[in-house]
Amino acid sequence: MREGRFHDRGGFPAYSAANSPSSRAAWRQRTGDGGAQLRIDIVTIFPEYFAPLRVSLIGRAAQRGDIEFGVHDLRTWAHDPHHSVDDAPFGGGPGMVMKPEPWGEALDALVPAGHPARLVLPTPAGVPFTQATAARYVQESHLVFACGRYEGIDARVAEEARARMAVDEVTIGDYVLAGGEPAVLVMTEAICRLLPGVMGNAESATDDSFGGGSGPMAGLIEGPAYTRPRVWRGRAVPEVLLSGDHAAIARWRRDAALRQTAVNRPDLAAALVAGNPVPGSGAGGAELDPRDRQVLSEAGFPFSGQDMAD
Ligand code: JAH
Repeated sequence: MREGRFHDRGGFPAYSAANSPSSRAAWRQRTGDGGAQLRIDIVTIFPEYFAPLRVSLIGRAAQRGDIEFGVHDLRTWAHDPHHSVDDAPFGGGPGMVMKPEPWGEALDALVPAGHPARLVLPTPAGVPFTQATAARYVQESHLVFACGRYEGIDARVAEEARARMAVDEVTIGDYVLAGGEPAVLVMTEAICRLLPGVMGNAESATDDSFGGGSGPMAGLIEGPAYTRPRVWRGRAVPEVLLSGDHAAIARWRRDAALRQTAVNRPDLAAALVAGNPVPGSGAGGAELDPRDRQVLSEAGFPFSGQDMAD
């Protein structure tokens, strides 16, 4: 069964000593090669799930060697005849829990003693993964993602790993998945698109919603975008976008972003109005000018009389 269905590693080279983080570091020292900017190891019982990492901008970055991916079948480190990775929960209750031993061996193999790495465990019980988290993770040299299934991983795995590396339990949103795999795909994309050279257009990585945390659009979500034709099914593109007046276009876009934020993300709009750090942006609140305050107040986010007078 395992031989038929689980030997595949999603088309990625299997883990081996030859591409282990330690031998790579030694090779870099010898050759003076900078190597990849970021190494990402993913441990899962469904390696095939990560085939999308071969596609698109991230796939091309991996082919160039700007990112190094290792996708590993957890059952590699399950040594009983059935390569078991789960067992019944102590204390009773429904479902199964992932056994600690295969996880411990996987982490021993992937993170040699003394090597800096961050272990990331997706779980609905984690701290929110945001744009600010992605911006921090892209600065790391080695990320290891552990994909849980069933009712999760025996809690001692994270506890023991903390003695040797940074460990984060993170959530990508308030919903329950069948396992951590889709969350790891999501986080990997959010992180890797921030690597220099991975996105086609350097600006589009920083100027979009939640852009960079400190730019002029910090704490705002983007308004609408348009392309040709100028009129489509009787609907014209807003005239200002065709005007060539760059200041007027920037102001219109900011108004649209403020309105979009007020309607779709009242949590973000409230933080802007209160002058609080923007949730998840990793930066202080955007400075609001009088026009910003007028637009937000018309969209139902009132300011004090003094703020409006400023
Ligand atoms: C479900 C292990 N934040 C979304 C998220 C992340 C992980 C999981 N569910 C939701 C999950 C089952 C087992 C992880």
